[in-house]
Amino acid sequence: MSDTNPNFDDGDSGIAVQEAKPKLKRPPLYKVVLLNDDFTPMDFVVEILTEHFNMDEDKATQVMLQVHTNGVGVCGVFSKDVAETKVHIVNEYSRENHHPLMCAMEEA
Ligand code: TYC
Repeated sequence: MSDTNPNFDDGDSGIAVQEAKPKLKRPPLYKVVLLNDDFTPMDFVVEILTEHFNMDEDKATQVMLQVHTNGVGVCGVFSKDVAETKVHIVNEYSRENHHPLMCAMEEA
């Protein structure tokens, strides 16, 4: 058995066997983004950014205007679970308030 297993070194074969390196990878991070639309009021977007993404009023206004101008803007970077939860909560809240605002996630 030991003679046929290439990873087994019986100590007198003269062959040094390198152990496999543990393949540890950091879990991927995800950007949560807002997309522009023509209907959602600017105040509502600022409210989302202050209430759900911990921004002060000035930062939230900057990010809202970035989305308004460029079509998309980043709200934050999170683990997969946290990003999924934020996207879900923001989209539900927007629907409840009858706004078409779209929140999404993409790998960072
Ligand atoms: N474009 C919207 C308006 O003019 C404002 C807006 C900003 C909407 C950001 C969505 O993610 C958004 N009322």
